[in-house]
Amino acid sequence: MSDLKNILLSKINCKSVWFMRQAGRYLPEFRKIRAQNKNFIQLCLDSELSSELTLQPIKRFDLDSAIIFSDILLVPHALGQSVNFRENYGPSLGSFNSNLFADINVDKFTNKLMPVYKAIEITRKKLNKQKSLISFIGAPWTLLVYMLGLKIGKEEINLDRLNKKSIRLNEIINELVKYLCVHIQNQINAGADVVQIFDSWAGFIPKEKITNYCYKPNKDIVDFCKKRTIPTICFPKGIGKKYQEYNEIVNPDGINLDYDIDPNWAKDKLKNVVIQGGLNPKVLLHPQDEMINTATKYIKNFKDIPYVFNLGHGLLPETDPDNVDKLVKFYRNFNG
Ligand code: 1CP
Repeated sequence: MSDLKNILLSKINCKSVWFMRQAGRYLPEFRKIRAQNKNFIQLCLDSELSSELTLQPIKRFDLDSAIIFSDILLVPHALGQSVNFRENYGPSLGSFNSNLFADINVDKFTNKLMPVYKAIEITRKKLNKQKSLISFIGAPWTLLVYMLGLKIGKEEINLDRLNKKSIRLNEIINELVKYLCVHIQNQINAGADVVQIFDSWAGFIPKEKITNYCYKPNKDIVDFCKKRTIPTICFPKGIGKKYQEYNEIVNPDGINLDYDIDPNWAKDKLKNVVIQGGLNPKVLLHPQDEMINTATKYIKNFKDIPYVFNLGHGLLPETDPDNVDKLVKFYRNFNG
């Protein structure tokens, strides 16, 4: 059994490191391929290229896991909503059609995402057996932020739009859970070892809705995975002290801390779970001694419990790959 999978399922204390967005814009070899492939969705659906992009950081750095090069927004694409990525702007989706789910079925959905599964198959064959291959999905709420056009700025969403829409949100969430479980199962069947569930916009859910929009759908997905022994890592970014309640209710195998969570608090409050990440990706933009000092706090704090070294959000495009290399090497050599 490969490393990360084993840590998550057995909750053993063992060294392991990978980074969110380890395949991406901070790597010159990524930018080269990206420059030749202007259509981002088509790039994600090119199995050979997305496998190559997945393996780029593995070739450069001593990482324990690869994460498949794909995007959470391939799910709305496969459901039939138009998805475009505009340069220097990010994703932009066509208007949401409430009949979306009437026009789709599991076979059609699976067929549209077949290139992703093929990319996983290719990658699993090329990847050292000791290394885990991580698949991922966006949690329903985070997908809805994009699907319903709730996002207005880089770090802002508009909930008024949600209230104005005459949509049955709970029904849509249940439909999304169904298709997301299909996508997870397909990725695992293709050779992925683990699934990470990104709820990147969970921090914007109104307090009284957190159960319906976050805990419940995440738990439904984690329960689906548990029945099939698929290891899960959840990332409910931005929910602050609610991480504890989230962990108790959703009960995933692993939980990724965001950079606002105090690692000491997390060690004390988050039980029966493998903790992952937390380090602010901005510290990789700081002088190397500062970066190492901050990383040391995380590594020391978690050294007696199962901890996967990672970040509190994805690597930033302006990160120097040399700093990533330094950080991984520092982690590997750390004995304190
Ligand atoms: O060149 C480019 O412009 C593409 C940039 C890019 C990349 C490299 C996007 C557009 N997606 C990706 C790949 C990606 N997306 C991965 C690949 C594997 C890896 O981590 O190395 C993963 C895991 C994602 C997941 C993802 N996509 C999330 C969840 C994690 C997070 O960052 O919070 C989200 C919210 C997205 C949407 C998305 N796709 C791309 C961008 C720029 C965004 C975010 C836009 C926003 O801020 O709203």
